[in-house]
Amino acid sequence: MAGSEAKKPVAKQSGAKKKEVKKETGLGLTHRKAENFGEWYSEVVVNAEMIEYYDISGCYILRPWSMAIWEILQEFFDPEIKKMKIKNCYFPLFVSPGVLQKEKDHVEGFAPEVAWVTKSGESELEIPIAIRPTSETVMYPYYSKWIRGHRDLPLKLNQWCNVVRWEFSNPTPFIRSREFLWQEGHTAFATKEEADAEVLDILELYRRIYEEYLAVPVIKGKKSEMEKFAGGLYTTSVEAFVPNTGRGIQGATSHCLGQNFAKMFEINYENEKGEKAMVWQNSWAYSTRTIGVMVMVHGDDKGLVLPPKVASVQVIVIPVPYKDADTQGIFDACSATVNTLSEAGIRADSDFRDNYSPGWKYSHWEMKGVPLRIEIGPKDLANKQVRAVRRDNGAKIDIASDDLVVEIKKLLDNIQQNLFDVAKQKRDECIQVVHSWDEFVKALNQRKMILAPWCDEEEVEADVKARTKGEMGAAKTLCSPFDQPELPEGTKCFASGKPATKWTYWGRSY
Ligand code: 87F
Repeated sequence: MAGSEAKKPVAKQSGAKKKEVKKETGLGLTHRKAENFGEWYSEVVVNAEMIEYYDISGCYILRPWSMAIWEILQEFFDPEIKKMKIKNCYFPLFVSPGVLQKEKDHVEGFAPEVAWVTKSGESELEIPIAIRPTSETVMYPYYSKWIRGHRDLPLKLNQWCNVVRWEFSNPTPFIRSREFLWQEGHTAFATKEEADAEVLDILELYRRIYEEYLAVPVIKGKKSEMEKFAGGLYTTSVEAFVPNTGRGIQGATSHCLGQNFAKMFEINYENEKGEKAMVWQNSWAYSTRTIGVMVMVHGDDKGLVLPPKVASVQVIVIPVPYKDADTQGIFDACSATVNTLSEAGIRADSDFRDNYSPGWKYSHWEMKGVPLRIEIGPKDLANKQVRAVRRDNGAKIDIASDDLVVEIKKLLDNIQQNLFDVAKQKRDECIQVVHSWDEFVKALNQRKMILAPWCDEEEVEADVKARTKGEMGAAKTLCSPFDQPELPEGTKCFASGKPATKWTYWGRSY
């Protein structure tokens, strides 16, 4: 059987040998997810060849292995928004200080994060130029120019770009970096109803990115007044949870901006009655953070675990030659397998490198998170079968060559579903319903995501933050889920004792 032969590597070089030893002692990674999560995460993203650290703190190189995931998410999202009649565009990277100031009120809090260009060559610029941290101030002056009459509405634009935010707290690849990739959508409507509807349509696409592609369960909901985008009317989000750290993480946001920016940037139009009216606006974004959340949720002590739908290689085929067996026959069977799978639309590749043993290759592709490995050895060749090994649970399945495509498709679908189911079960085990402050503190210390009845008052949220301040960071609201459990009459707020008006998720967060 291919599996047992794998333990007798055929070809070794000194470099490969070293890693082989590592594998046999079960030490592909030096840190364990359950023991040192931060170090584990850094090691996974580097060893899986997703990220290379760069010589500027908080900046990371996205290598092809992670860029491919970004592209797959883009290939889903871009056509979906085009169906909604949203068009792509591209605005400049630079922001003039004048317009940035215009948005003073909410830029104020963000000001320390804005990066500036002050020199060209050796000479100081007469006027320094900001680098976009987001593009409201870049785009809206032109919305004001382009929107004149009701026939110019709705205006629905999106851009795929990079943004720069000079973060000072603990940078983490994908999760918090000083430059990141995102899409930012900015839309303007004649009515609030249209804007409200779009906020939710976009949020649903974000849910699908997480749940259908990245196999990460998320909660859809509304941000509190304290946590919403200050420039907007209300903010909706999808919230994920990382069980190992007990932290919530905002996965993506879809804002209704109301008419605040329309006032500031004078985005007016003449309505059907010939009166001057102001537009209603939305903005929404998801970023490369999505990839980090996926790594944190699914990765294990062998490395990355990729959901099949976002894996650039879904099946890796590895020849397992043995002594004087028909080596050429095995290699030919591997090539034929890759061809058959590729023709069926499955992303398959082979690893024919002769300077690494099969065992080394197993560890390598496990580290990179490839959902399925196919091993082909002499016995498989003789039996006209292949051996498939699942990355998610290690199960080994022999498949008759005749059934290859059907069975591999089934397995990939099953892995995708299983990753989601396991992640959801782990997430759900971390959700704790509380009714009192004591229960809240206890659950927080147990790294739970807390669902509590709340009075929805800003001072109470500020008070909860203050009372939970500490080394681990304060607790805050994550969102009030759209899917609200029943709130019986007379239910009290867990923190203030006042009448509760809604259920809200609380926790520490990224
Ligand atoms: C950092 C510096 C300057 C976030 C910033 O969420 C300004 C900002 O406005 C800033 N960090 N924000 C909020 C961004 C809001 C909004 N923009 C469009 C989104 C979705 C896409």
